[in-house]
Amino acid sequence: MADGETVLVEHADGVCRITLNRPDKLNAFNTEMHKALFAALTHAADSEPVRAVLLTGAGRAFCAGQDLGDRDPSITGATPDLGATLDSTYNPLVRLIRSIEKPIVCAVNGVAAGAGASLALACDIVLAARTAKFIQAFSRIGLVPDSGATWTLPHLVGEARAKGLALTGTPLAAETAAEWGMIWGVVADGLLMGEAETLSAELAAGPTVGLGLTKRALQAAATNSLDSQLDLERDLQREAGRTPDYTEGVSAFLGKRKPSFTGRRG
Ligand code: LHQ
Repeated sequence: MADGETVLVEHADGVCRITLNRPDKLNAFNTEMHKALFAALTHAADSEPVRAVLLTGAGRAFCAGQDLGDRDPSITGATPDLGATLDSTYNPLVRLIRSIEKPIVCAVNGVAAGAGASLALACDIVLAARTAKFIQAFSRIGLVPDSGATWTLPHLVGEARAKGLALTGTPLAAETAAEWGMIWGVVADGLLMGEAETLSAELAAGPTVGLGLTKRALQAAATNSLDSQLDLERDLQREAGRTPDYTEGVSAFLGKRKPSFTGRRG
């Protein structure tokens, strides 16, 4: 990795670790960081040896959302089209994260505000440092929660809590976020990266085709009827049942040994 990069990418144990790297701006998004993150995730999606992704932030924050210095209407004097910004950057990013059929772990190492909180919630498993906070900062600057937050929040915590968070902008402590089911877990600050790396490596060594199909099924449940979901499960189970990892999983279970999964489709 070179100095000055807005996103750092490292590979180990089948895990692509992506670190947002603008620590002096609390890893707020500028155009360059958007491009670099999108490219890193696209590479992780397409690369066969990558079987899980770990996303985190450098320094004391996870991500403070949009770099407001880049979007200050009082400087340009022009009426901004923030919808165009969402169309060209944040929305493709969230769609990409949801479409990657590999587990994406997010280690929220510090504050996650605005679109930074939305980014974390778009990931599959969120672990947060005990001192981290989630802030729906949008209402503080006259904006609407974006990057999927108006969808993920009510799905995760229910409408009452989503409205409370979004309308007041009250910071939510990581521990409360976990109690509310908004994230998977909380870890002591100094242990966060170790736990997140272990979890990501375990997932990467798992039956990753099946895990990817599981992600697809669970995401589809938000809009499917039970009937459609049963059909989807049938189709995905058919696909999972044809993978070498299913054969390996069953024979390891029956042979009372640890399975050795490859993540191959056939
Ligand atoms: C920042 C930022 C930041 C620039 C900290 N930008 N510098 C989508 C479409 C298009 C446009 C609009 O937005 C969106 C989606 C969004 O994400 S909207 C929400 C944007 N984010 C925010 O409103 C959060 C702004 N930041 C904060 O409220 C605070 O910084 C938090 C609560 C995150 C952290 O507070 P502190 O721990 O007290 O840190 P700090 O405020 O002192 O920040 C440290 C530095 O980082 C500081 O720079 P400086 O040069 O004074 O050290 C901040 O200016 C800079 N920074 N967030 N978003």
